[in-house]
Amino acid sequence: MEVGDGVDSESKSQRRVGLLYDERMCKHSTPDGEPHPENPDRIKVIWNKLQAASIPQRCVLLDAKEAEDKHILAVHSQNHVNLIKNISSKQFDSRRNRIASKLNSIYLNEGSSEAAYLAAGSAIEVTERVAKGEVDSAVAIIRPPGHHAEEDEAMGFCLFNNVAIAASYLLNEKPELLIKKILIVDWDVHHGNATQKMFWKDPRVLFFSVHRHEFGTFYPATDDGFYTMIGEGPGSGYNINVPWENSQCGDADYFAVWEHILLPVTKEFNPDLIIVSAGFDAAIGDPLGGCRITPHGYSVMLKKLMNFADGKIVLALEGGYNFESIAKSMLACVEVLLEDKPILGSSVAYPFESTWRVIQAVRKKLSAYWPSLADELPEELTNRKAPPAVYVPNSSSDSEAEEDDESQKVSEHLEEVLQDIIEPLSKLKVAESNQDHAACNSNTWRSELSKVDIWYAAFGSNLWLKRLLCYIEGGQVDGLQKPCVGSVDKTSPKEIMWKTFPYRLFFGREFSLSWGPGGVAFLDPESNSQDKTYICLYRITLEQFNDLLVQENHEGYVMSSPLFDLTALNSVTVEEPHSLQVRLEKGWYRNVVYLGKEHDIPILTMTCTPSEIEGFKSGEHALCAPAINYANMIVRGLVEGKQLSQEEAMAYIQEASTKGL
Ligand code: Q9C
Ligand code: ZN
Repeated sequence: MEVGDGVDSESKSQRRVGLLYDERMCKHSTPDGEPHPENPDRIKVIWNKLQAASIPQRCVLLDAKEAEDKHILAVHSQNHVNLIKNISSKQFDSRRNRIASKLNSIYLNEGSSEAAYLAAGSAIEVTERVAKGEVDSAVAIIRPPGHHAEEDEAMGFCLFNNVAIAASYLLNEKPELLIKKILIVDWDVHHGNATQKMFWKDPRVLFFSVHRHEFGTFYPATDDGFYTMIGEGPGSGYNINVPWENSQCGDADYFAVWEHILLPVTKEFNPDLIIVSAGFDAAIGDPLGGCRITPHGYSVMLKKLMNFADGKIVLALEGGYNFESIAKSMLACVEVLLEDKPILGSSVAYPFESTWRVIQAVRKKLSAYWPSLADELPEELTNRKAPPAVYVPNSSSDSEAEEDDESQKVSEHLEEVLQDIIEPLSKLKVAESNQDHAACNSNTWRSELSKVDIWYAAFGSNLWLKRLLCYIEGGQVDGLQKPCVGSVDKTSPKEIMWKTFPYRLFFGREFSLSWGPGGVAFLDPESNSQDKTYICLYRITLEQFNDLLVQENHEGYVMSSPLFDLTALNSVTVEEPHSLQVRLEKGWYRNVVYLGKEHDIPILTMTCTPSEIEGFKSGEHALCAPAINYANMIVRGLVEGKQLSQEEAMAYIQEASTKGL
């Protein structure tokens, strides 16, 4: 009766991931050491972070190489190549600063030439290794970045267009590797103006860029990044821009774009290889970007792309200017490339209204080229939106000096508004039935959710049926500090069954309102097959489950719409264990975890959030053995449920409360 025992650690296949870093790319720096966001420490902190996580040992380390002129010349002019080749030589000492000052957002020094050649050559190197199948995927930690560098002009901190050079190299120089179609995903917060131009008429390269645009006021501040720019001639339809109208876009906005634009198009295009222009300046905390992608967000975005091109995917660093953000984001990405396991974690909040507007505009504009974009998105979907972004005045046209902190600060009033609106969104499907959403918008949700059964999986005091029934019928059992209100629907569970799961039971917190002093039970769904937790499954309705969620977390919370609806259920059941946080701001059981199915009915439990589990592991939150009254509930549950004898049950709790996490 055990589930999940097939997931032994041996069978977790490790993918081969190429990793390239070379300190020589740090030689490009401001001539007099003036501070600059695009500085050598960027790649150093990324490398240090990966080392601290013992990542390099798990990767195939690749050597940096200088690009050959003939390969750079595929996308840059002879003039430009000459300039970058010679700019660091002695003869240019007196002219270098003057040349740089005439360019847009460029500095140059004695190390610039070498770094630029290494960045471009390294992009070629990793891409070729992936194309040859020597590694499954690869990451190039390179600088200077590339996507702004035009055919005949350095700009935007970029000297050579590394990604464009690598893509051209495979297409033009290596036909035998059979890479005929390349998808470039540019998730740097800035529009990849130069990459767009270089493949403007080329249907072999699908260039996709999602960026802050703000109607042409955000860097590079032209109309080129607008969604109307779709390519030309044979390249028509092979250029896709998703231009944000405002700052502060985060996971939900990017996931929505992935789900409703990028993934369906990628499926149709069917690329042989994917190159990500992987800037991390849309990450939360970035001083230039003002967006809010979390490391979890990046890992989901990447994982979804790995389903295409046979997993052949290359990440080439572009921008990203907050050390901590870029290091954490890159680490999250490499871990996804390395590991063949589902991603845990959750993201909250809806996309902005502006995001739905942009998504619909893009879909409409490109629907003639990509049939999968043709359907109009249902209103029930696009109705789900976050309140408008708080307007933050821009100091300059590309708003470089803005928002650092402001973008993450949310006014107290807004917090209240959000409380009512944010909700898990990791996988909204176009095809999803409209009733799912309609149910949420009115008080019909109870009757809708009452038609859906789930197994509520209890591993703490609710193992004891009488205690669980307090949450259904209302009332109080011995040891409970106060009576429960019960559920609206007071029907008893339709079925009860027991199972053991390969997850870790532990006890944390020193006090709870329900039980007084002592720890309460939590499940760590990330732990391994050596663990064994007794769980009692109660077959109840999804409506009742919502009432349980409230009582477990925030007694008295008025639930005008469900905390966990059909959309949430759809999104959480994609893989197991998968979790979704509900929109409650407090409560220790607001993380719903999907544990698989029984009789084709999903099994859901609730535990603390992944970050709280981290807190228990790090010692930030206290582990604490359960008080005797609480432990007694569990023992009674196990004994009356005929799972264990009194002694065995006590030993079981004893073990769970003494083993460290
Ligand atoms: N007021 C990349 O992220 N800002 N480049 C110029 C002038 C330039 C960003 C500010 C931002 C370039 C690769
Ligand atoms: Zn950028």
